[in-house]
Amino acid sequence: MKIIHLDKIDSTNSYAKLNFDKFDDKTVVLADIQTAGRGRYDRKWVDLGCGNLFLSIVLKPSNDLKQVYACLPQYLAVVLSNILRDYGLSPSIKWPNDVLVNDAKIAGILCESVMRKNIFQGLVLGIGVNLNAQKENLAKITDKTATSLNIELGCEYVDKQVFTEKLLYAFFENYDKFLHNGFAYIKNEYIKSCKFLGKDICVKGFRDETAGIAKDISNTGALVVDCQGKDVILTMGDIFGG
Ligand code: BT5
Repeated sequence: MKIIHLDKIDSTNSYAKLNFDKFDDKTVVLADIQTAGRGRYDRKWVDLGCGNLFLSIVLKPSNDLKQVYACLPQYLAVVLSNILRDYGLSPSIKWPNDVLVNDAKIAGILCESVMRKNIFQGLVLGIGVNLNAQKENLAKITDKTATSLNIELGCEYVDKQVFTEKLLYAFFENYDKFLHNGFAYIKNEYIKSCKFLGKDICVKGFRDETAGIAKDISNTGALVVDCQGKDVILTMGDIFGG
């Protein structure tokens, strides 16, 4: 694993995608400051100041394993949740891959595939974790409740290097097993963290909304919603409620 450490960049995902051909499989791009962090669906990821984590991992797995790529963010969400548990917290996962602590968002994950002439080259898996935020800066996130590890632990400072090493070690420790076994490998752990299961939810997609009871997570990581007795399988969207 090679680590590229940047002082400041617009987005570690954009940088990793731009330089994708130059980077080997499992290269990690880290930045201290991220000026234009991106979320899913063109949303923004806000840099909450010094000491927060922004990283992207370049992955070039074999083409045979394509069906598990879609679940990589869920794998990373499980890895991160386990680390937060080691810090003494009780995180939850909001499908597909928001990680929350006390119902507030502490991390976001963005996975993008890289194509050249319509041929799949690999993926860039990015994660932002709020490790050291000031309470007043959290107010910059207006559409969601956000939190940070230092606030949840009630401490002044969380060591970013230690946290980053734990995260990368845990991610790569079981990465190959995950690739070969797919979502089934993490399904039980993932479901354990899903507080919304069994509750009334609404899932907003690009064009439509699905309301019902969150029934299950399928063997491929899709969300199963019981809509008045009929199962609807969703592979993308944002959960509201639950
Ligand atoms: C995500 O998108 O949560 C994925 C964020 C991925 C960020 C990493 S940082 C390293 C790498 N480089 C990048 O450019 N991106 C990745 P989404 O599910 O769409 O959520 C975005 C929403 O999260 C925003 O609309 C806000 O409501 C909220 N948000 C933004 N910044 C936040 C923060 N620092 N903490 C908590 N919530 C935040």
